[in-house]
Amino acid sequence: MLSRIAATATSRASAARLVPKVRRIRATFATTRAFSTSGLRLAKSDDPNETFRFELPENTYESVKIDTPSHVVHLTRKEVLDIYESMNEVRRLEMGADGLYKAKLIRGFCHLCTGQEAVPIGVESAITKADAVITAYRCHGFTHTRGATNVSILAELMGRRDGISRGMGGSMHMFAPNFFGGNGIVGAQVPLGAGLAFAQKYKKEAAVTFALYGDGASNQGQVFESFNMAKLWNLPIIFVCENNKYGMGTSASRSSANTEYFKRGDYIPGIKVNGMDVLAVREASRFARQYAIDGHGPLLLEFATYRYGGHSMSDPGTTYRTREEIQHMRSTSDPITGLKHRILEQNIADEATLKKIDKEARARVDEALQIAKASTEPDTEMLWKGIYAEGSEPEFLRGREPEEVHYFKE
Ligand SMILES: Cc1ncc(C[n+]2csc(CCOP(=O)(O)OP(=O)(O)O)c2C)c(N)n1
Ligand SMILES: [Mg+2]
Repeated sequence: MLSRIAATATSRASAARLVPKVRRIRATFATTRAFSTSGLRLAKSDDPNETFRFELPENTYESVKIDTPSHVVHLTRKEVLDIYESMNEVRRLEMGADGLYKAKLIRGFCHLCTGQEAVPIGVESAITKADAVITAYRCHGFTHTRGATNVSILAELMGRRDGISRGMGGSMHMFAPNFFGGNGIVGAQVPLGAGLAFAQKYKKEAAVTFALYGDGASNQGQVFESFNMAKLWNLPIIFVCENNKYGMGTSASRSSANTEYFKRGDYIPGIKVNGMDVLAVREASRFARQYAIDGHGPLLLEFATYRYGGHSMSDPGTTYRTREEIQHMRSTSDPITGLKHRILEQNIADEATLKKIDKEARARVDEALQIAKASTEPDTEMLWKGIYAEGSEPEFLRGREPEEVHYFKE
């Protein structure tokens, strides 16, 4: 009974997601999707609103100048399964991107977040769509959680017109409502995040900004300048150091004199969180958001996480760390397996249901791959668009070569 109702509800939900979004280039918002389609997955006897209590291990957090978030988390069945579904979908999405790159359909940069799924999904589950998020180039997961369709992400990676940036941004330059990228310049997103938080405060919005940066960006001057201004002006910003232990091929201990990133805000309180545990990421993000909303100013979160692949697709990722280390992290700390154990332990869903969720996520991504591949490249004319606001263009723009000149008005 349960599985029959589940199958009908989810196949309807996935069918809705799979409708080809072959819209004209101008229809940017056709690239974003509706949220949480899986609410009908369960039969009445498996009430989606039934609440479960999760206890997080003692060593989940470490903090400085502030108490730790709660070690007890309450979530409904629907919330837990939505989180499980999202993590599986993002992993499948990245596996799809991996395949496209190997098939030479993605050229240039491609940074996957495989292994780090608990960060985008945990943060997203704790914030609202009015809150802002900005991150670096490892951004496919956040682009998905902020509402972009799989087609728009995969098409963007291949430089196709149905991409979220109309095929002109690629892996590092993806945006969605209240998602400000996708930034290729290491660390540059941190002051931009402070600017977003300044705007939120100035406009008296009940919203906060999550600005994420890596361990490799953490020693930059602009990061500390942003800390200073955010504290000085009491901005509603959460600085998030996504510490995956490496910046390209350099381990954190070789680049940072102090690898306790959560302590490096000085006058800004900090919390280190097990970033491989999606429930911990969620609870810490919820706590941090409330702290900023309550007017206490900035907070620093460090999510201790791990990327399974290399820095980018062109890095095998095994010259500066051992295969054993990667295998150990996969087998002991995987965020999806960790949540799966919790779900089974509390009988929130059975093994077959979880398998089905993953299978359907895979089917959605496979379908999206076909649609994205069928999308064409943008017209070369598009290269001149989106540079100036309509009506404010200069007479002409120079291209790559002297004879390549674009006149805005014929
Ligand atoms: C200003 C600047 N310097 C150098 C680079 C080259 N670069 C790209 S990624 C990277 C390492 C960043 O590592 P981290 O911040 O830890 O992020 P992760 O890749 O681990 O997610 C570097 C040095 C760059 N893109 N921008
Ligand atoms: Mg790093």
